[in-house]
Amino acid sequence: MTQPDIHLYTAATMNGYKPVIFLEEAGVPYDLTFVDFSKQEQKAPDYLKLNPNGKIPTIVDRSEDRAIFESGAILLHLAEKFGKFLPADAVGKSEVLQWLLFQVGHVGPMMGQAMYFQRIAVPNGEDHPFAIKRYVDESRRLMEVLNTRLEGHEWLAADQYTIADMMVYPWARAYPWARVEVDDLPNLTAWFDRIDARPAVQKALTIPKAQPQFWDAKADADAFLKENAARFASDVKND
Ligand SMILES: N[C@@H](CCC(=O)N[C@@H](CS)C(=O)NCC(=O)O)C(=O)O
Repeated sequence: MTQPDIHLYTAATMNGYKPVIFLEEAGVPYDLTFVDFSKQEQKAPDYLKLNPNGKIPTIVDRSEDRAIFESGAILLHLAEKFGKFLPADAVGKSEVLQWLLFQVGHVGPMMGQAMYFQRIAVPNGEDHPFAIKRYVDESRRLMEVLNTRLEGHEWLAADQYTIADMMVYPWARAYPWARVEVDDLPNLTAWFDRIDARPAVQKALTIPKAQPQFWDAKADADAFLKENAARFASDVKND
């Protein structure tokens, strides 16, 4: 049997779900390798040859015999390869890249730190209210930017569902995990509802496994929190 062109290395995290969303939406075949953080597989020498930053996701495009890291570069590659979820015209493409990079430069780092300082640092005995406030406030500001952008627009860029939506959604949708309030941002929550309803997204959020804690404030599971925080215990204490 011939192998699919795309081999995806990922884990069940916000960045990890992005290429799964694309591949499920596009309906193209792919192989998946789960990268186990508890075994530090993302730092293994062979993996670092594919992703020098030692993070997920990574893809190998076998048809070109090369690896690509950074989720934004991965989605751009997949969109161009399969001719999907990226407009062909220069203005539309530029709009998509602006919102894609807005995620990479702002939404991911700020929400990621809001999550880290509340969900990992605090259970490890490191409570830094100043840092928590900074990252939660900045995350909230970014949610307001998205809400304003979505006024009169169904999608973030080029008036169509694109890789920009696929990049921002897993992070912004995880607002409960970052403890950021969004209930008073109707354009943003309507955009969540539109993407939540997509069958490919529902499936993607279970691959490689479902993490309901990220998306649902009520599923603030103690067991997951303890396991997740424990993984970082040595890092936190060594800081
Ligand atoms: N900017 C990168 C971020 C990748 C990233 O931070 N991945 C996290 C999971 S969400 C990771 O691999 N963490 C494991 C580690 O830091 O060792 C991207 O978009 O691909």
